[in-house]
Amino acid sequence: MQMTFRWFGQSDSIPLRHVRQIPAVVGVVSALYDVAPGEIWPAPDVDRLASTIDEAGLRFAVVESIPVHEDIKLGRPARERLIDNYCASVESVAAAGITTVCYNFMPVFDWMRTDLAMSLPDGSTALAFDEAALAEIKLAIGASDLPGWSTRYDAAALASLRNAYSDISEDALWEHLEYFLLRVAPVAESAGVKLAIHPDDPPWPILGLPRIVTSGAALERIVRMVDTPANGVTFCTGSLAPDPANDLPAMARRLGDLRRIHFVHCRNIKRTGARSFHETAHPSSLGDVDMFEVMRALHQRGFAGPMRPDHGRMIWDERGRPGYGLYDRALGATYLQGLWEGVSRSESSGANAV
Ligand SMILES: [Mn+2]
Repeated sequence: MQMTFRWFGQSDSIPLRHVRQIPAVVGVVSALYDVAPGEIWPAPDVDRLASTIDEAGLRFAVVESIPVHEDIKLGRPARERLIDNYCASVESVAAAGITTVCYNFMPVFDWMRTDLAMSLPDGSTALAFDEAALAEIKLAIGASDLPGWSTRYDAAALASLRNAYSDISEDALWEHLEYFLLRVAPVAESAGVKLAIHPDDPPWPILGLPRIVTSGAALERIVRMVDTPANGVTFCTGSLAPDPANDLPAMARRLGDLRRIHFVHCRNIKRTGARSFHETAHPSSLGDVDMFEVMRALHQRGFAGPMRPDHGRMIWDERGRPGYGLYDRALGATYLQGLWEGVSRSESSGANAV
């Protein structure tokens, strides 16, 4: 397992020299944030980002994400050119020596929360989601009331996209994902890149938009859909756990048996009702994710890829991007590393005893 940390490039308020000081973090997860979805990632720009990370004593381990243009998800004719562009971006990433690409296939919103700073009893704040609160938000006036989305879509763009998806069933979305993977996975395979689809967050349809990457069965369907080792998943505990039907250690074992877990996001959440939850600090005792059993399942299946702490709370008066402060994520990385060391050593000593 290689511990990594997400970094949003030069505009991130957390410098790479601080990331380097988090115990056991060896890799960085980043992206070209200034390339519009659907455009080709220029190879020299990927190279420059990789050099910046190298110079900080770290390694550019994972691209998260190359966004999938809405026209690909909608199955519009423009997807032909956009999928070619996606393949070219994968090749640019491969040329810079990066071997894992995270992406998602969520219509319009690639995550959704109704509160970016819910106060927890200890005085920290965390991201939260509540279906009833979402229903209260009046989308007729656009995304300006959706926490985190006010700058991405204006009212007209959002209305037009929501309207376009009103014709797209879950079956159609599955077909569009398969069409995309049939073209992109072979390119990734020859370039030596592992694709890692991120589950939908939260794992159910929102605002009338279809969502399909919501369960272990869905993730298994995806990896079997185009049966190449290059076609895998990002195992994101915090995205899958809000649905109590998702048995995370069992899912890690099954996908691990298939050798298709290419990237791991670890985050804990506390369910507070049907389709309602808030994020917590990483330890198992603080939320509904049994992080120890997830680590044990991954270790037993020989997981050797990149892992990162996912969102953290805001603690110690830190200000910054919701979910992506330094302190709680650093604590998470250290906790995860500790669990991993414990699981690794107890299993190897068990083997020795035999
Ligand atoms: Mn995630």
